[in-house]
Amino acid sequence: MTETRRKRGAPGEKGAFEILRRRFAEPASEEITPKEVFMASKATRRALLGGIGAASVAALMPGEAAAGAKLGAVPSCWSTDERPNSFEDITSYNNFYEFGTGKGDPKRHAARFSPRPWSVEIGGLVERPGTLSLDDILSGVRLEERIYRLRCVEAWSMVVPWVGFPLKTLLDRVGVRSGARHVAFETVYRPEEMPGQRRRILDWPYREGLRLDEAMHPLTILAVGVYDEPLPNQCGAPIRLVVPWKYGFKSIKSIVRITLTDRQPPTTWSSASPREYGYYANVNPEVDHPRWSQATERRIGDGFFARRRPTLMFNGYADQVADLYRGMDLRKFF
Ligand SMILES: Nc1nc2c(c(=O)[nH]1)N[C@H]1C(S)=C(S)[C@@H](COP(=O)(O)O)O[C@H]1N2
Ligand SMILES: [Mo]
Repeated sequence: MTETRRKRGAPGEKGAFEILRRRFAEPASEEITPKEVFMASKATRRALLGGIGAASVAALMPGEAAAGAKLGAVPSCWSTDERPNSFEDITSYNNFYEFGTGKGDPKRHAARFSPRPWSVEIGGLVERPGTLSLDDILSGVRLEERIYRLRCVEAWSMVVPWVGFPLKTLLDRVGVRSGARHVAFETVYRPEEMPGQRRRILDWPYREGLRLDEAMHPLTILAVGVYDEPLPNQCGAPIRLVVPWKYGFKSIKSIVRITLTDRQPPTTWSSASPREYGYYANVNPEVDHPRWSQATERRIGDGFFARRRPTLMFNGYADQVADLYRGMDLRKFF
């Protein structure tokens, strides 16, 4: 689409599901015991039976296997036609405090994080609570490319070509019970692998939440990839939320728990500093942060001397989401 997009592999050449499974479902090669090799997936077993040596079996393992593999996500009518940021920008300028507070810390420290195997516990007010592996979550799911603007509360922005599927798909599958009003999310807690969690920067684990109608909105997705590749660790591997009309901190990374509740759940940033970070956190150029204006933003990649861009109501998604907040005072529910 634009020169910043990376070349796609032939879609379906290797199923997206298979690629993600290899990257996130199997244990890392160094964790493999003989029993696990015996119990290994079809692909690995095929490699073993095919007489491939240990070194190449390791090369088939997640991470290595996934590098450069294309998911073949299908385009979506919800995508912006704005030019996406480069893969380099998207994977080297991050907020992921579990790995440190500097923008380069996540890339630097996330290499030691192992997002496999992975499962998500879904509970609370649902018909079928339980623990779903990433395989379970992705089975039967159609992966879409969603090119969205991302606006951080710190007044910088990017455009990211996510790969994901509507959160609604998953919630419908587990069955939302009638009393549910909100959805709470939790990030993995693994201080051994996440150096930021060894310091009390935030009240770990990172928590977020959405009102149920926000969670069911077609723009709200669970992302498993970026630029048609499985999510790099620093972007929230293996599965993270993306809510494009809200400040970036709502889009919680590396999710291990989803709980349907009858009341607004406590969230990390709104608990840490309620005056600065609300539960709603809708992008709004008219409601300033107590310490800075939210009227404009710096687009990453624009260059240091470029003009700041005006921030748009609901990050430019007002036509799609303004109805959710009809009659609400957006200064009070910020
Ligand atoms: N678990 C967790 N999720 C998180 C964060 C974090 O520190 N920890 N940072 C948030 C913030 S402030 C932003 S702007 C986005 C950044 O996403 P990106 O690094 O993929 O651009 O992730 C959000 N999700
Ligand atoms: Mo952010």
